[in-house]
Amino acid sequence: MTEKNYNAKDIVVLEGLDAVRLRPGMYIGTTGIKGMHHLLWEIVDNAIDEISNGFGDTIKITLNTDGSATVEDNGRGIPVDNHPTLHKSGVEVVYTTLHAGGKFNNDNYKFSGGLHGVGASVTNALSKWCNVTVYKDKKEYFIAFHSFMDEDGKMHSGIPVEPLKMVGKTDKSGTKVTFLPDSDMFGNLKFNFETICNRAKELAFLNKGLRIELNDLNTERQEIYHYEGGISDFVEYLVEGKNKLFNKPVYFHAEDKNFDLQVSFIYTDSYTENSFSFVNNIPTIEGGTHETGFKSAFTKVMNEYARNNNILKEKEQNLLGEDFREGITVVLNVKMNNVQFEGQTKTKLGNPEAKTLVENLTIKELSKIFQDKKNATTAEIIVNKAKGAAKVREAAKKAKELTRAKNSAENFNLVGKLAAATSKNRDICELFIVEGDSAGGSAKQGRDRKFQAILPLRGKPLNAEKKRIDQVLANEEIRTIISALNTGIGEDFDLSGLRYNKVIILSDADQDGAHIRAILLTFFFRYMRGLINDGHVFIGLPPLYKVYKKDYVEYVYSDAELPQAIERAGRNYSLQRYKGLGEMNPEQLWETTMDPEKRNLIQVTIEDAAEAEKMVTTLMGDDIEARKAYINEYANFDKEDDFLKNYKKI
Ligand code: 28F
Repeated sequence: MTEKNYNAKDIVVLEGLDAVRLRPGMYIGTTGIKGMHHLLWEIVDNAIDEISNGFGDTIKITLNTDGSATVEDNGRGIPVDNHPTLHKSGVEVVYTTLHAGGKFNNDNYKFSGGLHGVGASVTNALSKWCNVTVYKDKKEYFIAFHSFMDEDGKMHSGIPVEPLKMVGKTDKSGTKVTFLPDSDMFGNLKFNFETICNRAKELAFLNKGLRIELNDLNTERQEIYHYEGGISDFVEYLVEGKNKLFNKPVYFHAEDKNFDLQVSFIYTDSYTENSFSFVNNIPTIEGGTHETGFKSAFTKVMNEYARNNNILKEKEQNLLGEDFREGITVVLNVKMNNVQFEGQTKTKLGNPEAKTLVENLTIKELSKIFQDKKNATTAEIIVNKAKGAAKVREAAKKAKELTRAKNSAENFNLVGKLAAATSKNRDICELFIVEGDSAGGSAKQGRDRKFQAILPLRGKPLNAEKKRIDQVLANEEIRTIISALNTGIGEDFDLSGLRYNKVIILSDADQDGAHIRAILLTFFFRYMRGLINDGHVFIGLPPLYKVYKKDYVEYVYSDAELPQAIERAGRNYSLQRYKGLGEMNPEQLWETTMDPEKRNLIQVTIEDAAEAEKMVTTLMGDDIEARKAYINEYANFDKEDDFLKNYKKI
């Protein structure tokens, strides 16, 4: 890394701070907990930028008892010299000017992260106060900012209390920032230590050698993340508890001008593909050009290997990309400039040059790896796994063709089971997937048929985690769901065909119901992930009890709420416990679980795809010991609560 001397004049000034409080959504997405955490990540991003450019190695994050958070790094310290035209210190410019930072001026940092790239000034603007200490050239500097309302009721955000001043001597070097999110913006929200740990762990995996120390002074909890193996350690973490097909992940690192690529992958005996890609430390959940480039290169190199080593005979056809990706767990880590994000959730990389670069670099590096005789066994394991996948694919295709004629009759059957909605407007239509025929019957009678469709499920749909795609497709319950939703699955998934805005899983509040729900969620997660990503999947919560008396009725949805409900009902109350949805008559089911005005729904979201992936594997996989350990870790939760805990409640 060549050191380039920074001057305060290098900061490009674009616009003032005022806009942030008026339209917080434009800068941090929401003023909910996610937006509040965003304030923290803006600061952490700056620290990571400094460290990944070669200065310093440690970030400390502390949640303080007054609700503020502190972030400290041991880099060079933000510049303290005065900006030539703005006549204030570099620190003040960074913290009071929107878009200040290297992101619009690529001379200082090779790459720069940042979710929205708006910088620390947004954190300052949305904080009650923000204190910055810089340790640099043996001196300690300090500046405080605050937000307040003047006598005329006008807001002033992120105003320096006084200019940056030297406050003492030090041997340290780096930057320390403490800020208190303004309760006028965020209400009484508190930082969530677990959420912060999850993202910090991901950042530590993605930035080899980076050390992140987290402390929660409210609970005395501490976590330290530091991975010398970087994304290879990430891959090992992701396949924990699965059966690996070879011992160490394959890893390579390649660079081009202003482009940096790291890839690590391993295979397990599972039948699914697990790809995780990142651009400038941001998860690209919807994939994009970098993933496309990698997949194409991977297929090419492996087919070539199979040919050259006579594992694929002359008369045999090339294997497909999907064959090679069966059972793979891969992490793709790209650093580049001028990223363009696209897609439904702006998590898809759009830059066309990323495809070519990743493709060329991967072909070069992977060929090198597999030309090395040391890696011959690994290559053979991969090719043989792919051959197995291809065989099944061919067999499934034949089976499909054979049953095609039969299918039209079967489709007729499906229509019989599905009670459709009369409206064809997908924006208002809802599909209830209901456990059991008797509950299904009540739901059909109780629903508002204008916009609510009912699909009763008989028996348990099969566990998608343990089956190959052809078996999943052969399952009648699953086929019913696929044809009702009309989106296709897997590679063919297309949201535009979707017939329902909400897909609501309605199962009993017992272990069996929890299992059915877990199976359905696993299926959606594996084969229709876009449905979850786009916010269409919900879990309906039926009541557990009815507390009633003459003309008083109250439905209770959790054990914890029962005592208060009984108190509200007063003496001589009656109590009914619902063992299953089937015990409710149509009116009750409508009133408690289906009426949009009164029902409780949980929206299923994937906040963290890697964690969700691990959870699904553990809960649905073969490793009974791992499952027990996972459940025991949350000793106060039964399996059902444990599962729900990982999803965001709305
Ligand atoms: C706790 C949060 O914000 N750390 C930071 C630096 C170091 C420099 C810098 C930051 C360069 C291009 C603006 C120092 N010396 N931690 C942090 N450490 N910013 S933020 O420069 C300012 C940016 O535009 C730095 C020489 N060059 C850069």
